[in-house]
Amino acid sequence: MKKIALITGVNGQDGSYLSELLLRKGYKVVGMIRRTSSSRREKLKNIEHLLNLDNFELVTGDVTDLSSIIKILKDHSPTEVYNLAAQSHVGESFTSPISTMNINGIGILNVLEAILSVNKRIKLYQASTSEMFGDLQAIQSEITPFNPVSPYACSKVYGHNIVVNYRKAYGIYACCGILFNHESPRRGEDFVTRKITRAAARIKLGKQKEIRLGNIKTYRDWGFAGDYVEAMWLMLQQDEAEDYVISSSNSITVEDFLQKVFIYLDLDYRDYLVIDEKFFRPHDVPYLKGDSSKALKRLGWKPKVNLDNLVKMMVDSDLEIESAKR
Ligand code: GDR
Repeated sequence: MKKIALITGVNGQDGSYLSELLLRKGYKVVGMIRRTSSSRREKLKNIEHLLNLDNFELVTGDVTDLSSIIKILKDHSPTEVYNLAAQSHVGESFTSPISTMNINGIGILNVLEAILSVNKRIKLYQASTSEMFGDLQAIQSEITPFNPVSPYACSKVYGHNIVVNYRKAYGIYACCGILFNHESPRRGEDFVTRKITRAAARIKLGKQKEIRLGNIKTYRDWGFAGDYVEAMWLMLQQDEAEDYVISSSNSITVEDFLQKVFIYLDLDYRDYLVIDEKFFRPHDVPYLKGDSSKALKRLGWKPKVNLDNLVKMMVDSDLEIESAKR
């Protein structure tokens, strides 16, 4: 029987890489996007190359609307659902805490309820996050307690807990992937790595004079999104549903990342950096470093792209994009 996957939030960075992976594996992919007023071209740029493929279908739906999820499950009979739809910007969650909770918290609850009412055998992947660990100066694994410090992280802790609750209460196959930061040339420009690689490319080409950032002293454990979506798929192919930390297990500061990018372009970041209060968060996560040894042991998963190659990939891509705009 052909496997059918529903991916909510398919047009995001992860949705696009996951779609490519599943299509390569012979799945039919049903990709869900929200109807919004933003331009179709901008909204679909990560998945433009998939739109005309026979096994890829785009549908409109909204995780905050239970009836739309039920209808999609009934119409398309997916065997696996990957819930990637989210308000994923941590800083933004401080200005939009209620919509963040609706999308990230009520959204996954709706997906769970839809699975219970349509077909309990559908396997579910939920995008949990390292942000749930919050303010903790230690390496984080599946047994580390959550200590969320943003509305985003609080909403994701709710999402995580309700998935675990439904798994235990109703016996559904549902996994949470606790993914640490994962980046790529398709990363949104509001996130710090892409903001840096894009600005550096523009500075190199003489199109921009400075880069304005907030807190550059925080540590993050960055990996390549293309590697991380493979772990999502692996989690749904096991005998038992469990939760996994997915990380590179290396941690550097935002400032170190900035330095790497500028060095790659033969520039000194100190000549261009402006620290701007506007980009500081009311409460930030100071240190993230994941221990993904469970994923290695049980799923055989480990990242393939290291940080230097990720930097190269992102900078080269932004140089190409910016050069083409000249
Ligand atoms: P994060 O990613 O919050 O870790 O969440 P982000 O790239 O936004 O921030 C990383 C760190 O950089 C600091 N920072 C800035 N951040 C942004 N966005 N813009 C700036 O100008 C800037 N200056 C400094 C931040 O304060 C922070 O410390 C990401 C998201 O993808 C989440 O959805 C996901 O769950 C986690 O990664 C894992």
